[in-house]
Amino acid sequence: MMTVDTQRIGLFLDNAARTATAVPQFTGSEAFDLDAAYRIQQASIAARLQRGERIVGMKMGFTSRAKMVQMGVSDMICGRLTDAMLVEDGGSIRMADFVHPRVEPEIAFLLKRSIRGKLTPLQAMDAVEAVAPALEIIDSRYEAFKFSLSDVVADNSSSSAFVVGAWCRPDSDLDNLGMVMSFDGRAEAIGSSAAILGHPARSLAAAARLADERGLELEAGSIVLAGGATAASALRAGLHVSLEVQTLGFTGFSVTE
Ligand code: OOG
Ligand code: MG
Repeated sequence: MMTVDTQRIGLFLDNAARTATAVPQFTGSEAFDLDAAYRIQQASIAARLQRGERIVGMKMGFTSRAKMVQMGVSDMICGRLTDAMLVEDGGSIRMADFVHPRVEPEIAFLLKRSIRGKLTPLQAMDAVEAVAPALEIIDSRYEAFKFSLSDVVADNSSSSAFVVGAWCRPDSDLDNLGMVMSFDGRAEAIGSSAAILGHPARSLAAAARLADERGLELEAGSIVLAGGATAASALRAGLHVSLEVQTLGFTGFSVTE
């Protein structure tokens, strides 16, 4: 039986996130399995809650081929979102608060009731109050953004910040919407909502299943990020990032030093 000090590693990774310090991956005798990784994630979240942060939702990871290929992994994962990670639409982030942040275009769901367990995408959509364009700022705490699946899960799936645009009706068609993420007005990544598991509602259903498997709550009022539709792009000071999702609208933010 593998014994992993999930509490110690959770606090270690929380500290790396809080101080924007890169740490080595866990390799060899330090490595742990996926179950331990989710327990470590939980320990790091507990530290955030202790500091007064509040859970506001969940993010799904590796729900598109582009993301899996970029990071060299092939399983869906989840992470927790807190109020401290939420950046105002049109607001700004500071490079100094991150190790090596990247941004990716996403779709956000707002739940009007809790979801959990095995649901069809349609059943999951029935619990949705609103949908919106979203940008996720991910920041691996691991050196060179290199990690195993267990490493990244323990690091709260690289969650660090996110921006959500104006909420749209829940019956908005999400089938095959063009998504253009721009840096200073120039297209940086172009994709489609269909890149997210064929339809973002599938990611929401997967979130309900993962939450159930990992003993997490997806309450009414929660935000769920469906996962990057394209590979993520590195951020730098001075950039203005915007996302247009066809028919849903825009969101954006600026990056300062
Ligand atoms: C892990 C987070 C993945 C997504 O949308 O696929 C993710 C990472 O790429 O560092 O947020
Ligand atoms: Mg993401």
